[in-house]
Amino acid sequence: METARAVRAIKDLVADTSRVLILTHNNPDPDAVAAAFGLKALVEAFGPRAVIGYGGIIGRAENRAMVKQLRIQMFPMDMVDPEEHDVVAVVDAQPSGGNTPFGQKMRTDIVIDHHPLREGMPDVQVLDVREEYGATSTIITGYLHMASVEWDENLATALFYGIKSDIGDLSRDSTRADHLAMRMLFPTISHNLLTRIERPRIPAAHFLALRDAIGNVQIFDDVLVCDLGTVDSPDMIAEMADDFLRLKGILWTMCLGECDGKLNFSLRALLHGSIAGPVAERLLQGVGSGGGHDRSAAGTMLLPEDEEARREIKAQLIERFLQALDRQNAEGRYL
Ligand SMILES: [Mn+2]
Repeated sequence: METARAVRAIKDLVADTSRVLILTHNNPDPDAVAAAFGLKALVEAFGPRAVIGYGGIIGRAENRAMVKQLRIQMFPMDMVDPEEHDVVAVVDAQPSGGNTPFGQKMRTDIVIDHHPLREGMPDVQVLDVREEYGATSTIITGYLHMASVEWDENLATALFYGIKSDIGDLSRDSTRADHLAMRMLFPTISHNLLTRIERPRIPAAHFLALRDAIGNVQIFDDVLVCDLGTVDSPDMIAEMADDFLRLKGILWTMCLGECDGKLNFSLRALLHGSIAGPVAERLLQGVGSGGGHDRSAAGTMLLPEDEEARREIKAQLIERFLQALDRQNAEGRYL
């Protein structure tokens, strides 16, 4: 959907309502948080009050710093009742993606996203999915600009960081639209706040987890795999997948971990035009949900209670991952 039309459709939809709920994908990343924060500003400029809800947790130290430093109010899903809201929006995700709090069990009115369009998209009033964009925050920045809604320092910094982190060199491709949005936001951002978000203080648990992870790293040619065992937060898995991709000679990383009875994994690829998203989707076809972009993807599935069965599932997943990359014959070695 084109920006002017989307803004008009959102305005028509919310102008005579009083409460709008904005949801992100579970365990929201900076782009999801910023997109929700920006859409809230847009919606509130049209009249109603907007509330941001999220499933899972705000896990990474950077993400927690972002929410705190920029004073972004977000509520865990058990504190939010969709029934009490007139309009429900989903940003940086799709209701049929299997990674939003209520999925398709809930009526959705607005979907704004930059992930590949999923099958089974329900009928929504406003559907703006721009696969080619580096960030959902870019789309939202365009809306705010179009509607002449001014951004303050906190909102500008949030959107700027949302875009920057999604198009960062460990993530995915960017377009001119992303660069243009960042240039528009740049004069208003706070560099001091941005630094506090990007280099947050880190708890000792992170370094302890890193120490344990290093011992479990296995390298197959240019592919690094690391089973982190049980982790406190699924975001730890993404962080390690990012970190290990910096290792010389490595083109792909896969980090896995167990959390709350689920197996989560993150894939990262160094080169443009890789196929991380499709690989993640294929690995979990029929047993869980996976997907993402060309250089960054993730997946999650339920695990059985039985320890032996869990080990077997993880071993199979790693084997199939190596097969997908044609590295199944590579000799594994430790770091
Ligand atoms: Mn995103």
